[in-house]
Amino acid sequence: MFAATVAVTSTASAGTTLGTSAAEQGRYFGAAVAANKLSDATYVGILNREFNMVTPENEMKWDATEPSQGQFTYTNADRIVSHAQTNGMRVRGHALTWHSQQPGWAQNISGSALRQAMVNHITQVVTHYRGKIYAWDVVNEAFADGGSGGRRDSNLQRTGNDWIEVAFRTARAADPGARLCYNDYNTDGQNAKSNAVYAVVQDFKARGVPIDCVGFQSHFNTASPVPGDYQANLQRFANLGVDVQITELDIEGSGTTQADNYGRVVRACLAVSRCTGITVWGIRDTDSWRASGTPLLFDGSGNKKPRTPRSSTP
Ligand code: 9MR
Repeated sequence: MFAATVAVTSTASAGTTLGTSAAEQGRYFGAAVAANKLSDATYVGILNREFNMVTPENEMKWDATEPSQGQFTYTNADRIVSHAQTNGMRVRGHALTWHSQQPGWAQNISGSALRQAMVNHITQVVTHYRGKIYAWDVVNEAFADGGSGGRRDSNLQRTGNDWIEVAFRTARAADPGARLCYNDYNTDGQNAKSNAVYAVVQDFKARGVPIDCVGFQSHFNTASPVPGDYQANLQRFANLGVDVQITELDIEGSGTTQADNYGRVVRACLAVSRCTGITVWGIRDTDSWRASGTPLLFDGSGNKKPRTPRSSTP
């Protein structure tokens, strides 16, 4: 579908895979990868053929990397990073801080003990992967849904409103070469939640708090469709001086409707010069966290879904 869209603007040179098509446009096309699927030949065949960026789907989360306080386990995450490096793919690290998928010990502490644990966690993990990560999701999903425009209540938020700033400064110190991103969902269009993220990015840029990119998860279905102002929203963030990335794309549906929606997302990214790439949240429909919604680009057998006919993507 990426190739189909690229063909609209660049008929002669459209690449034949998602990754090569994206690279022709100076961008990447990535997938979320699960370490336990790296022994599935069909899965790995598609991954190696089509993608040039990888996000570990769960393996770099706090519960996976620091199951006991101060004891770090990187086996599964390292397998993904090493697979990526061997096959010429870059890596998006996901996610250093999040209210979800925390180890039990972190859920049971609070205040300065939790703040210290967060700082140590970021320092250790980012240092372990120093030089190997294109971009880190430093903070994931820190804003509340709905119209409040406020922070999400969480144990991390209760350590003090400056926790996001501290997380970014800590990550920068541990790997000055990695791009540091804020990542969230339901921020794909302009709304109270994305306005709140926008205000923080604007504030960070004004005060010199290190932030390089904003990730838009882009989990779409009929209840949460591709917003009409998707491109405009990406552009207003880019105008703040950060890269924008589509980080967890999936679109429930099938057939032409689904293909058209993927095309809309790809065209929105291509239209924003600081939109540096797109990552889909899984490879085959059966690999998805929303498998029943068949939201990905390859069916359960690993076949490419049909691209949008050019006549329907003006
Ligand atoms: O795809 C991930 C799934 O395997 C996990 O069970 C789930 C646990 O919360 O997390 C999923 O990935 C999430 C991502 O880390 C953050 N944004 C929402 C994603 C889908 O839930």
